[in-house]
Amino acid sequence: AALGQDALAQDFVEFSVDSGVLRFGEFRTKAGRLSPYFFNAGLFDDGAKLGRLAQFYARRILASAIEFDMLFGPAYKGIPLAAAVAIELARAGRNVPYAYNRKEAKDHGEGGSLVGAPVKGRVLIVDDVMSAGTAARESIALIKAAGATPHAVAIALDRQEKATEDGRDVDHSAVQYVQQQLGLQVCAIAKLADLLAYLQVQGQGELGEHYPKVLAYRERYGVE
Ligand code: OMP
Repeated sequence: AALGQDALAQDFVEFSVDSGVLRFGEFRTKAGRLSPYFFNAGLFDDGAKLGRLAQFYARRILASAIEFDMLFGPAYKGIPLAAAVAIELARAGRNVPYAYNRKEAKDHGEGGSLVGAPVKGRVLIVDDVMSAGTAARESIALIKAAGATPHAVAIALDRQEKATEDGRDVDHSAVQYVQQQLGLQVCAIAKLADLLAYLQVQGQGELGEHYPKVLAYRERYGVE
């Protein structure tokens, strides 16, 4: 890792690129932006990759000052994530309950249906990527409806880009909104800034050529 860089984040970016999870090209995001990179956590698709991913989450969570009583994995992608992270935390000596939701039940009325441990206390939501924050808001509502406290969110990648409200870009990112307006703590294994640092040190290599494109994307949609 380059000097001054977060080593865990740099290792994680490298692992994501090597796994084909982090790709470069032209991608349309959920918010309709044309992005020069895309992070598809669904491609951590074998036991070794999922286990390693969970280790990154567990290290980041334990190194943060975040306090929590249980994990919650929002359907669908959050379900294997929360399960794998729960295993990894237990291995590290921190055994906590975990739960997740069924998506289907949500159409039929309030609350949705929760599976796993009773949802109570301070809940740490485990999710993949936060862009506009839509998914986070849904989880927060579910946890509140269960009578528990949405306390924190752990994600793999913080894209650090402007959230949208009613189709318009706003000045803050979804992560900033969740932290400042909703009062939850957020920890991310890596951020856009880490990805840029990673690409920058690749120099003239195949990966390095994506650096100016990702930089231009940040100029246009990034925060801070
Ligand atoms: P929000 O729910 O709006 O925060 O967007 C998060 C979702 O965006 C993820 O759950 C994915 O469906 C999608 N996404 C990625 O998975 N990776 C990316 O790099 C970018 C996006 C995205 O569409 O913004």
